[in-house]
Amino acid sequence: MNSWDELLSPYKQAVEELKVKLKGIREQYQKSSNHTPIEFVTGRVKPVSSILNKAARKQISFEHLEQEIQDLAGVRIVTQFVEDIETVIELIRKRTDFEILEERDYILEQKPSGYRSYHLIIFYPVQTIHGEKKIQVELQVRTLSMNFWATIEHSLRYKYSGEIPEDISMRLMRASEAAFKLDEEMSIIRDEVREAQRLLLAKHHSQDVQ
Ligand code: 0O2
Ligand code: 0O2
Repeated sequence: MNSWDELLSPYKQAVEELKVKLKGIREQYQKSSNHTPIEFVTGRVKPVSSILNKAARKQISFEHLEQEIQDLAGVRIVTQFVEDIETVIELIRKRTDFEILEERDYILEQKPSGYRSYHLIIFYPVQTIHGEKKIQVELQVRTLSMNFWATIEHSLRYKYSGEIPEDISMRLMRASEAAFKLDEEMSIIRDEVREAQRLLLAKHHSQDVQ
């Protein structure tokens, strides 16, 4: 095993464990036939090339990597609706198997790029052959629409080596607004469908009583 494999091994384990745990939550909701706040979960350990890029960009030495790069392990939780994000955050806050170090709300305050997502940095204990090791993991919580935007913007950024031309940036910003409006519209549609169902049920109920 080389030193990168050794360094990243607990991060890999944390990502796998958290994916199982979060998918477990989704399954519990599905079994109880309630709307699940989690649509899907993905995770990754940061590739070594990205770690080196970030370390160079932020002037971080090898000894400080684990402390300074908080997303060596990253887990993404994608929801259908904006309201589901709050439910997921509450579920995360109630857990006792890790502690939350930091929360960053890029939904209330989007990044200059237009990026929207809710980030939590957690301190997660991994059991290793040398004992327990607590590591930082970045949890990103976002809607399908925010994920759609971020995924495409990320790949464009990669194509332009991080230097997106001004006019493209502006259009991406507008696309981000459109993605947010789509989220709002979907929530309104859901509320209206729920209200219609409630009225229909109430009507059936009053007919049964008569
Ligand atoms: P299901 O039941 O299909 O949701 P893994 O270790 O294979 O479980 P991994 O390695 O993280 O998970 O795989 P990946 O490719 O990153 O994707 C994780 C899960 O997210 C997969 O489901 C994908 O189907 C799902 N996924 C990715 N993108 C989308 C998307 O845009 N919409 C939806 N609905 N799902 C998506 P699973 O875990 O195999 O299970
Ligand atoms: P990856 O693995 O390529 O996604 P910073 O130095 O500001 O970039 P910082 O301070 O470590 O990053 O944390 P931040 O900004 O809270 O979160 C970093 C991660 O959030 C990024 O990881 C992205 O996954 C996501 N992110 C942040 N801003 C944007 C954005 O403008 N567009 C997109 N698509 N994603 C964003 P990395 O390091 O880029 O790695």
